[in-house]
Amino acid sequence: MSDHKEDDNKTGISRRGFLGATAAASVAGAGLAAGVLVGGKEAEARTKTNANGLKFHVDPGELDDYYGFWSGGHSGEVRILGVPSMRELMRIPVFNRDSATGWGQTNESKRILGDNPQDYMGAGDTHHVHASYTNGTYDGRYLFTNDKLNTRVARIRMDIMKTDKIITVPNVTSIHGLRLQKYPKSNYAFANGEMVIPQPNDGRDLENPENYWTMLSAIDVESMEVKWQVLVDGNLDNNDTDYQGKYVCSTCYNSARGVTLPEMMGPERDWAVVINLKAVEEAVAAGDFTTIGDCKVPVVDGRGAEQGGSKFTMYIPVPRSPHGLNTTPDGKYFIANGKLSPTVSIIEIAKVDDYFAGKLKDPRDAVIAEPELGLGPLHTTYDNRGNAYTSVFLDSQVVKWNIADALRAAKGEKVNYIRQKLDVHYQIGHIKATMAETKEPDGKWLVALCKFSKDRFLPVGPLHAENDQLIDISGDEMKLVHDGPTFPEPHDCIMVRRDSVRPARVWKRDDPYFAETVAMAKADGITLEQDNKVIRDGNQVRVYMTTIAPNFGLTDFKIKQGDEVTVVITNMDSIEDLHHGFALTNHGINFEIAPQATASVTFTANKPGVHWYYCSWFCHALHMEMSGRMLVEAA
Ligand SMILES: [Cu+2]
Repeated sequence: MSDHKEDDNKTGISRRGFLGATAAASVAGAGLAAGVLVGGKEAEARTKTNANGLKFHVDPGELDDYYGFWSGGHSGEVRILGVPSMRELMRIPVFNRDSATGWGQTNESKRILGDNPQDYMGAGDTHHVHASYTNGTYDGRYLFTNDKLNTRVARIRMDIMKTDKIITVPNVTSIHGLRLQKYPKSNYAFANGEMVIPQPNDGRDLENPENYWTMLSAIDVESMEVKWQVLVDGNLDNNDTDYQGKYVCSTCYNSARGVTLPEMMGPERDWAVVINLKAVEEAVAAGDFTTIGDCKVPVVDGRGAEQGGSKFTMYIPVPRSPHGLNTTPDGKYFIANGKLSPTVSIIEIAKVDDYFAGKLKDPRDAVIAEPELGLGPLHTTYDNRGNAYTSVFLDSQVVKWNIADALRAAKGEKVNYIRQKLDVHYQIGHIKATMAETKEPDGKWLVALCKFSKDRFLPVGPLHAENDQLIDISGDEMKLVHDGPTFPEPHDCIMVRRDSVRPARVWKRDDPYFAETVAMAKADGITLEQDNKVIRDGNQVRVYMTTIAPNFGLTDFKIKQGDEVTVVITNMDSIEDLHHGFALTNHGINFEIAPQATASVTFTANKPGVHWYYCSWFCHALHMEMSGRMLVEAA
């Protein structure tokens, strides 16, 4: 652990007590970052640049250099931050229920969520956000995120930044690790089932954990179908893919498939398991697979850890309860982070090739170095100068080390591969550098994500903010420049160069996102762009209206108590940023309609009387007056 040195606190503003001496020194160098008050122009200069010269203050009118995509953890959402400003720009509701946008309430979002909102009440747990690739770098098509809570995977369209597909992954429980194929492009997203369960999990083998198993699932990025699964020994934690489109490699922290902590912690070594995509695809094409229960997904048996693997899998022993698995941007190595071991294991991917070609017999020989970094290595990220940065949980440090030097040291050369250990906030978790998961890392910024902010911020009750720290890695020395409090729990993030993201400014009227609603209107003889009409069909009523600031197309509509009402709004404003909202009083209904979008909601009108609706997304000087009445006749 770092020493617990108190700040001398000349300014009366207390810095967190557990900040170590090294961090205190470097934070002081970064001016206001840790509450060290310095005066006037000096303070201004220090907040705008740091000693490495990278500017992290983004002035009014300027734009950030990177899109940061953050998971929202058990908030169930994804967030967009600007980097380096660390300002939150947008939230993308995914598995959660969102009152502002109507996610989980509109018909359009319910179609995407399926039956899940009813089953899960808007609960989810996103851990990892990853973007789609073409030729090893981001192509701006999709983001993917996992739901550890309810075993789901979601896809987000990066043009509209909305979730457009969610699937529940069969035969497994608790999707944790999630990565996309990097080359030639992201045809698959690979999802790890973390917990082991009976197969099928239908009430059999409840008390026979020896019959509990898990699988890796390959999800087609376009169709979102699970194309195949690979049954493995142990469990599956984090994963990553290579840069040739050949492998996905996952850590396993529970090789014993234990169900209690002592059982899980038992083995001295667990493993990283590599899955050979070509071998699996050939087996699936040849019909060499089984299925489980009623599920039609082909399952290939990749067990065989005791023999080192199978034709589909290679089990590489690594110490102990490994956690993060991170491919180096040059595509040469998988690095497994030891968690309960102070080491990371460097796995040479060329030796994985040799193993599957029959030229390497013992998977242990693929590990070419195990550099010792500190207590509790969790995740590793990279710059463009051959350095790796590992989050070390128990030491609460970022450890910068040089990969080539670590390999030389492993061969017996006397070389210090550690470049710097930077004290960061308490018990760091994930760590990510800009563009580090592509073949184009740029070595500019690094974010250290954490679980505990302790006393870094004004206290807000027993529940504390969490924290993301921005670190300048562009120079020889890492510099901590910014603390960013955040609502729990952003596990992980990626930072994408802004030129690879091309968001739409307004919706296109033919967007498939609301195509079903358009088809419903067409069947009713309605032209959504111009009609303001009420269609009655038995006790089903469809209310179609347009919005143009500051008017709803209908200032009232009349229905009967007990009617099932569908309100369909089309926002005919085409000016960027001119949203409207439809908020129906005393009905718990609110949703956004962005420019040129159509959105709808269906509910039962069970309260007779006058119920006002109003625009909830500010639109105009007469925004307050943008309202109307739903008149409900008593039954
Ligand atoms: Cu409005």
